[in-house]
Amino acid sequence: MRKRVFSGVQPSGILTLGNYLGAIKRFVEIQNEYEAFYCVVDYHAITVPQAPDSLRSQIAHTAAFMLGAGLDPDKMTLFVQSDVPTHTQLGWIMECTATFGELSRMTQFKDKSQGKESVSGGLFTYPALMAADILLYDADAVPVGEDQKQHVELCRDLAERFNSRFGKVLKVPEPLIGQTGARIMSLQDPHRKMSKSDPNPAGYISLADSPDDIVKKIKRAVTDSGREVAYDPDEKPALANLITIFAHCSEKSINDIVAAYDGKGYAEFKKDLADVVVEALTPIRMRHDAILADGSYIDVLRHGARRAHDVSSAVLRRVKEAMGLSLYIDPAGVRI
Ligand code: AQP
Repeated sequence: MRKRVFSGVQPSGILTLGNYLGAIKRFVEIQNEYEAFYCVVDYHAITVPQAPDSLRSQIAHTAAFMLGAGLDPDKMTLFVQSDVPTHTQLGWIMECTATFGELSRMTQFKDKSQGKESVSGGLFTYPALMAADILLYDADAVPVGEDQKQHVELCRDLAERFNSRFGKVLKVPEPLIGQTGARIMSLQDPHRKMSKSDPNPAGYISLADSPDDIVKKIKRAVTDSGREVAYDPDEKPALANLITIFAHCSEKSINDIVAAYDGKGYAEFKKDLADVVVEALTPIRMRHDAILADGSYIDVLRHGARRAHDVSSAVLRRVKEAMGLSLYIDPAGVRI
């Protein structure tokens, strides 16, 4: 039997090159090897305020970009989180399993809440919901960017804690992180990760950006002092990030790229980098446009939600039974 993977993507904006290189490219690569469940996690997106029209459109764009990147509905299951009620049900149970101390240690919460006057309770507890998302599918592994590793580790701790209290009910998953450079950084600040909700669009390349936008953003990307194209993440973090992007988009090694630009300046490197990024993203954008226009993603999401509901309600049933929660109505009985 094939091993199972689960992973989610927040529709909190339009997907970026970071989301693609850190996660979605990998989702596509592994869909043949694993039985894959991929989820547009809209409940995670509302941990920060979202305007209803933007959220609705971002959900559609996220699904269309994931399909446009090469996810195949005949090979994997793609669905939207809020269409499958088991997620919030197990989410609450995981909130009651997690401790305040461990949720307080999540670095993403610290980053996202920093400097904000008011922060939702959901932003604090969302790693517990993420744990539920994963555990509902008995996932063996979770393909994520390096930035999400801490949340997958929390998920493992919660599953182990639950199992030690109630018996071996939950499968403990492993993170599945790509090799080097799975974390893509902002084009304007190499110490912050590239994020789709960055208020400064110059910091990220969106999958919807036109070739012209991409060229402009790469031209404006910050570089470090000096002229030499050298890979040194400590001394030249901005350049190291650009070289990493080049390597992931072109399938060339970092050493080969550095050797190819020996004696050449940043301008030539950036021009070629823009070309490889445009070449990697244009087919995805064009397929996304076609999928959005013909509405084919809607059936994919409906079918995906039914399958996700069937699989996840069996796990929720096991959990409720082990804990002594009510089962007067079977979770699978509520057919969507
Ligand atoms: N910069 C990144 N480099 C590598 N991987 C990344 N991922 C996100 N940013 C980078 C990976 O993309 C997947 C989906 O992420 P998400 O949308 O669920 O949440 P996120 O990590 O919070 O992504 P963003 O773009 O930074 O969203 P906002 O701005 O809303 O917070 C994950 O596997 C993640 O690791």
